[in-house]
Amino acid sequence: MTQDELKQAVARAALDEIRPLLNRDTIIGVGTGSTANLFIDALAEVKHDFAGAVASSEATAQRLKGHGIDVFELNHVGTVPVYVDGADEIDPRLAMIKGGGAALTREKIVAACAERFVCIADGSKQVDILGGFPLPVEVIPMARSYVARELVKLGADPVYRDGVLTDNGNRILDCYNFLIEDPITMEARINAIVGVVTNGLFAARGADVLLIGRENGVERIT
Ligand code: ABF
Repeated sequence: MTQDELKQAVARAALDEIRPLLNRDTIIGVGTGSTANLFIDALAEVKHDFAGAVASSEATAQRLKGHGIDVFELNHVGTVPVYVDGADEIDPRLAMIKGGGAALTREKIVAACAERFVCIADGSKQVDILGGFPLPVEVIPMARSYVARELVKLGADPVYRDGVLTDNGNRILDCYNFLIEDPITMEARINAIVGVVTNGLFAARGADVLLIGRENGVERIT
């Protein structure tokens, strides 16, 4: 199976996972990225069975609307029963690195408002220790250099993601050569740097369910 076929398989498995939650009032949280896009396409098949979605990015909102799925503002919704999103890496405790697509802040906000986080990923995303994928950090533009110096003190090699402006008007630093032994502690330490908006560690609030696509099928891990 190709990577795309594995993503397709987990997207369909996610639809089966959330189907029992769907009714006319249900609003679900939807993530960003190529795997989440396939989930959105699958979701379109049942669009008459639920009320709509909260989107974690402008791109996701556009795709949902393109399928005729109503998009709600999070402030008008409160909590959502489930949030479905991909990841760049996920460890055995279901802590993740996210934000390769620069949507980490809105993803983390929607995840915080979700009763359950369902992560969908192909097998290449599973790792023992997070950090092979460069950890994204969203920063207020004027704090970029300061935050980069502070990240060096934590052991990272931050690289400015040139030309990328987030949906929130901020910049991204990607932390290379930064293996993360204790994701919960590191998430908090990076968040404590002045000028950091969000970092891509989803550890304090990791996934509740992982649907991982492999050659022999989709495995469900909790
Ligand atoms: C989002 O999409 C991100 O947080 C992560 O960066 C990315 C995963 O990408 P893909 O599904 O395209 O592999 O969930």
